[in-house]
Amino acid sequence: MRLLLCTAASNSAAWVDALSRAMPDASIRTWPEDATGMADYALVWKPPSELLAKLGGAKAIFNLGAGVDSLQSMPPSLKAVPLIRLEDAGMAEQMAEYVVHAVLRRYREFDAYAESQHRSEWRPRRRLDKSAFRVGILGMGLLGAAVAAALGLFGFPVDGWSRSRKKIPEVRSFAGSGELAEFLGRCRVLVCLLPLTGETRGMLDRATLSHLSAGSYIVNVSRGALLIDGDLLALIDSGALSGATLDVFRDEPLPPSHAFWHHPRIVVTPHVSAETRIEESVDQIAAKIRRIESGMPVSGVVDRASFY
Ligand code: NDP
Ligand code: OXD
Repeated sequence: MRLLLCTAASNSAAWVDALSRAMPDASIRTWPEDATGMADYALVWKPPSELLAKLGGAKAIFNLGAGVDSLQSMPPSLKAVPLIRLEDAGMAEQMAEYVVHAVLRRYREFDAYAESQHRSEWRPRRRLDKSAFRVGILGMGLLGAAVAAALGLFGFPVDGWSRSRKKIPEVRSFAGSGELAEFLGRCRVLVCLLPLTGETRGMLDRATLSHLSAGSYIVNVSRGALLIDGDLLALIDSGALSGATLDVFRDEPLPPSHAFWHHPRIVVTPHVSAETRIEESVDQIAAKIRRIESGMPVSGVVDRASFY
Protein backbone atom coordinates (compact mmCIF):
# COMPACT_ATOMS: atom_id res chain seq x y z
CA MET A 1 0.00 0.00 0.00
CA ARG A 2 1.31 3.44 -0.95
CA LEU A 3 0.92 6.43 1.39
CA LEU A 4 1.77 9.96 0.34
CA LEU A 5 2.41 12.52 3.09
CA CYS A 6 2.28 16.28 2.63
CA THR A 7 2.92 18.24 5.80
CA ALA A 8 5.26 20.93 7.16
CA ALA A 9 8.90 20.04 6.48
CA SER A 10 9.66 20.60 10.18
CA ASN A 11 7.65 17.59 11.33
CA SER A 12 7.60 15.40 8.22
CA ALA A 13 10.24 13.00 9.64
CA ALA A 14 8.23 12.49 12.84
CA TRP A 15 5.11 11.63 10.78
CA VAL A 16 7.08 9.19 8.63
CA ASP A 17 8.49 7.52 11.78
CA ALA A 18 5.09 7.14 13.41
CA LEU A 19 3.48 5.89 10.18
CA SER A 20 6.25 3.33 9.63
CA ARG A 21 5.67 1.96 13.13
CA ALA A 22 1.87 1.84 12.79
CA MET A 23 1.84 0.49 9.21
CA PRO A 24 5.11 -1.42 8.72
CA ASP A 25 4.01 -2.88 5.37
CA ALA A 26 3.15 0.47 3.78
CA SER A 27 5.43 2.31 1.38
CA ILE A 28 5.57 5.88 2.71
CA ARG A 29 6.52 8.73 0.35
CA THR A 30 6.62 12.43 1.01
CA TRP A 31 5.59 15.36 -1.18
CA PRO A 32 7.35 17.08 -2.94
CA GLU A 33 10.18 14.50 -2.94
CA ASP A 34 7.73 12.13 -4.65
CA ALA A 35 5.93 14.43 -7.07
CA THR A 36 4.01 11.71 -8.95
CA GLY A 37 0.99 12.02 -6.67
CA MET A 38 0.49 8.26 -6.93
CA ALA A 39 -1.03 7.06 -3.65
CA ASP A 40 -3.62 4.72 -2.21
CA TYR A 41 -4.03 7.16 0.66
CA ALA A 42 -2.86 10.77 0.89
CA LEU A 43 -2.25 12.39 4.28
CA VAL A 44 -2.22 16.16 3.90
CA TRP A 45 -2.17 19.47 5.74
CA LYS A 46 -2.76 22.55 3.58
CA PRO A 47 -1.63 20.80 0.37
CA PRO A 48 -0.77 22.82 -2.75
CA SER A 49 -3.31 22.66 -5.60
CA GLU A 50 -0.58 21.06 -7.73
CA LEU A 51 -0.66 17.99 -5.44
CA LEU A 52 -4.47 17.87 -5.14
CA ALA A 53 -4.76 17.80 -8.93
CA LYS A 54 -2.83 14.49 -8.91
CA LEU A 55 -4.83 12.65 -6.23
CA GLY A 56 -7.80 11.49 -8.32
CA GLY A 57 -6.71 7.83 -7.98
CA ALA A 58 -6.51 7.81 -4.15
CA LYS A 59 -8.92 5.70 -2.10
CA ALA A 60 -9.14 8.50 0.48
CA ILE A 61 -7.50 11.76 1.51
CA PHE A 62 -6.84 12.23 5.23
CA ASN A 63 -6.70 15.81 6.50
CA LEU A 64 -4.08 16.13 9.26
CA GLY A 65 -6.29 18.43 11.31
CA ALA A 66 -9.90 18.81 12.45
CA GLY A 67 -10.76 21.77 10.21
CA VAL A 68 -10.91 21.13 6.47
CA ASP A 69 -11.48 24.73 5.35
CA SER A 70 -8.13 24.89 3.54
CA LEU A 71 -9.44 22.15 1.20
CA GLN A 72 -12.64 23.93 0.22
CA SER A 73 -11.44 24.54 -3.30
CA MET A 74 -10.63 20.92 -4.08
CA PRO A 75 -10.73 20.21 -7.83
CA PRO A 76 -13.89 18.50 -9.21
CA SER A 77 -11.75 15.44 -10.11
CA LEU A 78 -11.67 14.64 -6.35
CA LYS A 79 -15.44 14.67 -5.84
CA ALA A 80 -15.58 10.89 -5.51
CA VAL A 81 -12.53 10.61 -3.23
CA PRO A 82 -13.58 10.57 0.44
CA LEU A 83 -12.03 13.37 2.49
CA ILE A 84 -11.56 12.31 6.10
CA ARG A 85 -10.74 14.70 8.95
CA LEU A 86 -9.16 14.08 12.35
CA GLU A 87 -11.69 13.46 15.10
CA ASP A 88 -10.39 14.65 18.46
CA ALA A 89 -7.12 12.64 18.28
CA GLY A 90 -5.92 14.37 21.45
CA MET A 91 -7.24 17.83 20.51
CA ALA A 92 -10.38 17.86 22.70
CA GLU A 93 -8.42 17.78 25.97
CA GLN A 94 -6.10 20.57 24.79
CA MET A 95 -9.04 22.69 23.63
CA ALA A 96 -10.77 22.19 26.98
CA GLU A 97 -7.60 23.32 28.81
CA TYR A 98 -7.30 26.44 26.68
CA VAL A 99 -10.94 27.53 26.89
CA VAL A 100 -11.28 26.79 30.62
CA HIS A 101 -8.17 28.91 31.19
CA ALA A 102 -9.61 31.80 29.16
CA VAL A 103 -12.98 31.62 30.94
CA LEU A 104 -11.43 31.40 34.41
CA ARG A 105 -9.05 34.26 33.62
CA ARG A 106 -12.03 36.45 32.75
CA TYR A 107 -14.34 35.17 35.51
CA ARG A 108 -11.72 35.46 38.30
CA GLU A 109 -10.58 38.82 36.82
CA PHE A 110 -6.90 37.93 36.66
CA ASP A 111 -6.27 40.77 34.20
CA ALA A 112 -7.72 43.31 36.63
CA TYR A 113 -5.54 41.87 39.43
CA ALA A 114 -2.48 42.10 37.15
CA GLU A 115 -3.28 45.80 36.67
CA SER A 116 -3.66 46.23 40.46
CA GLN A 117 -0.32 44.53 41.03
CA HIS A 118 1.28 46.87 38.51
CA ARG A 119 0.11 49.77 40.72
CA SER A 120 1.14 47.94 43.98
CA GLU A 121 -2.53 48.12 44.90
CA TRP A 122 -4.09 45.60 47.35
CA ARG A 123 -7.72 45.62 46.18
CA PRO A 124 -9.88 42.49 46.51
CA ARG A 125 -12.77 42.60 44.04
CA ARG A 126 -16.30 41.37 44.69
CA ARG A 127 -16.61 37.88 43.18
CA LEU A 128 -18.75 37.78 40.02
CA ASP A 129 -21.93 35.74 40.23
CA LYS A 130 -21.14 32.42 38.57
CA SER A 131 -24.77 31.49 38.05
CA ALA A 132 -25.06 34.59 35.83
CA PHE A 133 -21.76 33.92 34.07
CA ARG A 134 -23.18 31.76 31.31
CA VAL A 135 -20.81 30.43 28.65
CA GLY A 136 -22.24 29.95 25.16
CA ILE A 137 -20.44 27.64 22.76
CA LEU A 138 -20.94 28.09 19.03
CA GLY A 139 -20.37 24.64 17.50
CA MET A 140 -21.24 21.61 19.59
CA GLY A 141 -19.20 19.01 17.74
CA LEU A 142 -16.41 16.89 19.19
CA LEU A 143 -14.46 19.87 20.52
CA GLY A 144 -17.43 22.00 21.59
CA ALA A 145 -18.91 19.12 23.58
CA ALA A 146 -15.56 18.46 25.32
CA VAL A 147 -15.24 22.14 26.24
CA ALA A 148 -18.83 22.16 27.59
CA ALA A 149 -18.08 19.14 29.79
CA ALA A 150 -14.89 20.74 31.17
CA LEU A 151 -16.65 24.04 31.96
CA GLY A 152 -19.44 22.07 33.63
CA LEU A 153 -16.89 20.61 36.07
CA PHE A 154 -16.23 24.15 37.30
CA GLY A 155 -19.95 24.82 37.66
CA PHE A 156 -20.35 27.29 34.80
CA PRO A 157 -23.80 27.32 33.23
CA VAL A 158 -23.31 26.33 29.57
CA ASP A 159 -25.44 26.69 26.42
CA GLY A 160 -24.55 25.35 22.98
CA TRP A 161 -25.52 26.33 19.44
CA SER A 162 -25.27 24.06 16.42
CA ARG A 163 -27.08 23.20 13.20
CA SER A 164 -28.94 20.27 14.73
CA ARG A 165 -30.28 20.10 18.28
CA LYS A 166 -28.15 18.17 20.79
CA LYS A 167 -29.01 16.23 23.91
CA ILE A 168 -26.13 16.90 26.30
CA PRO A 169 -26.73 16.72 30.06
CA GLU A 170 -26.70 20.17 31.75
CA VAL A 171 -26.31 22.00 28.41
CA ARG A 172 -29.22 23.85 26.83
CA SER A 173 -29.08 23.29 23.11
CA PHE A 174 -30.01 25.99 20.59
CA ALA A 175 -30.20 25.10 16.91
CA GLY A 176 -30.22 26.99 13.64
CA SER A 177 -30.23 30.65 12.71
CA GLY A 178 -33.72 31.17 14.18
CA GLU A 179 -32.41 30.51 17.71
CA LEU A 180 -29.07 32.34 17.42
CA ALA A 181 -30.19 35.71 18.83
CA GLU A 182 -31.77 34.14 21.94
CA PHE A 183 -28.65 32.00 22.47
CA LEU A 184 -26.37 35.04 22.21
CA GLY A 185 -28.50 37.16 24.52
CA ARG A 186 -27.93 34.70 27.41
CA CYS A 187 -24.10 34.49 27.22
CA ARG A 188 -21.44 36.33 29.22
CA VAL A 189 -18.67 34.51 27.37
CA LEU A 190 -18.99 33.41 23.75
CA VAL A 191 -16.68 30.58 22.65
CA CYS A 192 -16.39 29.93 18.92
CA LEU A 193 -15.78 26.33 17.86
CA LEU A 194 -17.57 26.37 14.51
CA PRO A 195 -15.89 25.14 11.35
CA LEU A 196 -15.16 27.75 8.70
CA THR A 197 -17.67 27.14 5.90
CA GLY A 198 -19.63 29.19 3.38
CA GLU A 199 -22.30 29.66 6.07
CA THR A 200 -20.05 30.64 8.96
CA ARG A 201 -17.49 32.88 7.22
CA GLY A 202 -17.76 36.39 8.68
CA MET A 203 -20.74 35.53 10.87
CA LEU A 204 -19.16 37.10 13.98
CA ASP A 205 -19.82 40.64 12.80
CA ARG A 206 -21.24 43.71 14.52
CA ALA A 207 -24.84 42.58 13.98
CA THR A 208 -24.29 39.12 15.51
CA LEU A 209 -22.05 40.28 18.36
CA SER A 210 -24.50 43.07 19.24
CA HIS A 211 -26.95 40.42 20.50
CA LEU A 212 -24.55 39.64 23.37
CA SER A 213 -25.24 41.21 26.73
CA ALA A 214 -23.17 44.28 27.71
CA GLY A 215 -19.62 43.42 28.78
CA SER A 216 -19.55 39.94 27.23
CA TYR A 217 -16.22 38.32 26.41
CA ILE A 218 -15.20 36.48 23.20
CA VAL A 219 -12.99 33.41 22.85
CA ASN A 220 -12.25 32.43 19.24
CA VAL A 221 -10.45 29.11 18.82
CA SER A 222 -11.85 27.89 15.50
CA ARG A 223 -10.88 30.04 12.51
CA GLY A 224 -10.07 33.73 12.21
CA ALA A 225 -12.22 34.30 9.12
CA LEU A 226 -15.41 33.77 11.14
CA LEU A 227 -14.72 37.09 12.82
CA ILE A 228 -14.84 40.61 11.39
CA ASP A 229 -11.79 42.07 13.14
CA GLY A 230 -12.79 45.74 12.86
CA ASP A 231 -16.27 45.04 14.30
CA LEU A 232 -14.77 43.26 17.32
CA LEU A 233 -12.32 46.11 17.94
CA ALA A 234 -15.07 48.73 17.68
CA LEU A 235 -17.33 46.84 20.12
CA ILE A 236 -14.51 46.43 22.65
CA ASP A 237 -13.43 50.06 22.32
CA SER A 238 -17.00 51.26 22.86
CA GLY A 239 -17.30 49.11 26.02
CA ALA A 240 -20.06 46.92 24.55
CA LEU A 241 -17.72 43.91 24.88
CA SER A 242 -15.15 43.52 27.67
CA GLY A 243 -12.42 41.83 25.61
CA ALA A 244 -11.35 38.72 23.77
CA THR A 245 -8.95 35.81 23.74
CA LEU A 246 -8.02 34.99 20.15
CA ASP A 247 -6.00 31.97 18.99
CA VAL A 248 -6.85 32.11 15.29
CA PHE A 249 -6.68 34.89 12.71
CA ARG A 250 -7.72 35.76 9.19
CA ASP A 251 -4.01 36.00 8.24
CA GLU A 252 -1.59 33.74 10.07
CA PRO A 253 0.97 34.59 11.33
CA LEU A 254 -0.93 37.66 12.56
CA PRO A 255 0.82 40.61 10.83
CA PRO A 256 3.01 42.69 13.22
CA SER A 257 1.01 45.83 12.40
CA HIS A 258 -2.36 44.29 13.40
CA ALA A 259 -4.23 46.17 16.15
CA PHE A 260 -4.93 42.92 18.05
CA TRP A 261 -1.27 42.60 19.11
CA HIS A 262 -1.19 45.62 21.40
CA HIS A 263 -4.83 45.96 22.44
CA PRO A 264 -5.05 46.02 26.27
CA ARG A 265 -8.28 43.96 26.26
CA ILE A 266 -7.19 41.31 23.77
CA VAL A 267 -5.11 38.22 24.45
CA VAL A 268 -3.38 36.77 21.38
CA THR A 269 -1.91 33.27 21.06
CA PRO A 270 -0.39 31.84 17.85
CA HIS A 271 -2.90 29.10 16.86
CA VAL A 272 -1.83 26.76 19.63
CA SER A 273 -5.09 25.98 21.43
CA ALA A 274 -5.08 22.37 20.18
CA GLU A 275 -2.21 21.02 18.13
CA THR A 276 -2.29 17.89 16.02
CA ARG A 277 -0.73 15.06 18.04
CA ILE A 278 1.22 12.83 15.68
CA GLU A 279 0.96 9.51 17.59
CA GLU A 280 -2.79 9.76 18.27
CA SER A 281 -3.48 10.94 14.73
CA VAL A 282 -1.48 8.14 13.14
CA ASP A 283 -3.26 5.54 15.31
CA GLN A 284 -6.62 6.97 14.21
CA ILE A 285 -5.67 7.10 10.53
CA ALA A 286 -4.14 3.59 10.53
CA ALA A 287 -7.30 2.18 12.15
CA LYS A 288 -9.47 3.88 9.51
CA ILE A 289 -7.30 2.61 6.66
CA ARG A 290 -7.65 -0.94 8.03
CA ARG A 291 -11.44 -0.51 8.09
CA ILE A 292 -11.56 0.89 4.55
CA GLU A 293 -9.37 -1.97 3.31
CA SER A 294 -11.86 -4.44 4.87
CA GLY A 295 -14.79 -2.68 3.21
CA MET A 296 -16.11 -1.17 6.44
CA PRO A 297 -17.43 2.40 6.86
CA VAL A 298 -15.41 5.03 8.77
CA SER A 299 -16.41 8.15 10.68
CA GLY A 300 -15.07 11.64 10.06
CA VAL A 301 -15.88 11.70 6.34
CA VAL A 302 -16.46 15.32 5.32
CA ASP A 303 -19.86 16.08 3.82
CA ARG A 304 -19.12 17.70 0.47
CA ALA A 305 -22.22 19.94 0.56
CA SER A 306 -21.75 21.53 4.01
CA PHE A 307 -17.95 20.97 3.87
CA TYR A 308 -17.29 20.04 7.49
P1 NDP B 1 -17.19 19.11 14.38
O1 NDP B 1 -17.42 18.94 12.92
O2 NDP B 1 -17.17 17.91 15.27
O3 NDP B 1 -18.26 20.13 14.98
C1 NDP B 1 -18.69 21.25 14.28
C2 NDP B 1 -19.92 21.81 14.99
O4 NDP B 1 -20.30 23.02 14.35
C3 NDP B 1 -21.14 20.90 14.93
O5 NDP B 1 -21.83 20.92 16.16
C4 NDP B 1 -22.01 21.52 13.85
O6 NDP B 1 -23.41 21.33 14.02
C5 NDP B 1 -21.69 22.98 14.04
N1 NDP B 1 -21.96 23.74 12.82
C6 NDP B 1 -21.35 23.63 11.61
N2 NDP B 1 -21.89 24.50 10.73
C7 NDP B 1 -22.84 25.17 11.39
C8 NDP B 1 -23.74 26.20 11.03
N3 NDP B 1 -23.78 26.71 9.79
N4 NDP B 1 -24.61 26.65 11.97
C9 NDP B 1 -24.59 26.14 13.21
N5 NDP B 1 -23.75 25.15 13.64
C10 NDP B 1 -22.89 24.68 12.72
O7 NDP B 1 -15.80 19.89 14.51
P2 NDP B 1 -14.72 19.88 15.71
O8 NDP B 1 -15.45 20.10 16.99
O9 NDP B 1 -13.84 18.70 15.60
O10 NDP B 1 -13.84 21.15 15.32
C11 NDP B 1 -14.43 22.44 15.21
C12 NDP B 1 -13.45 23.42 14.57
O11 NDP B 1 -12.42 23.75 15.48
C13 NDP B 1 -12.69 22.90 13.35
O12 NDP B 1 -13.49 22.99 12.18
C14 NDP B 1 -11.48 23.82 13.30
O13 NDP B 1 -11.78 24.95 12.50
C15 NDP B 1 -11.31 24.27 14.74
N6 NDP B 1 -10.06 23.77 15.33
C16 NDP B 1 -9.13 24.68 15.78
C17 NDP B 1 -7.96 24.25 16.36
C18 NDP B 1 -6.98 25.23 16.90
O14 NDP B 1 -5.84 24.86 17.24
N7 NDP B 1 -7.32 26.49 17.05
C19 NDP B 1 -7.65 22.82 16.49
C20 NDP B 1 -8.70 21.95 16.03
C21 NDP B 1 -9.86 22.43 15.46
P3 NDP B 1 -24.09 19.88 13.83
O15 NDP B 1 -23.48 19.02 14.91
O16 NDP B 1 -25.52 20.11 14.06
O17 NDP B 1 -23.71 19.43 12.46
C1 OXD C 1 -7.10 21.93 13.11
C2 OXD C 1 -6.18 22.99 13.53
O1 OXD C 1 -8.09 22.23 12.46
O2 OXD C 1 -5.05 22.66 13.97
O3 OXD C 1 -6.84 20.76 13.45
O4 OXD C 1 -6.51 24.17 13.47
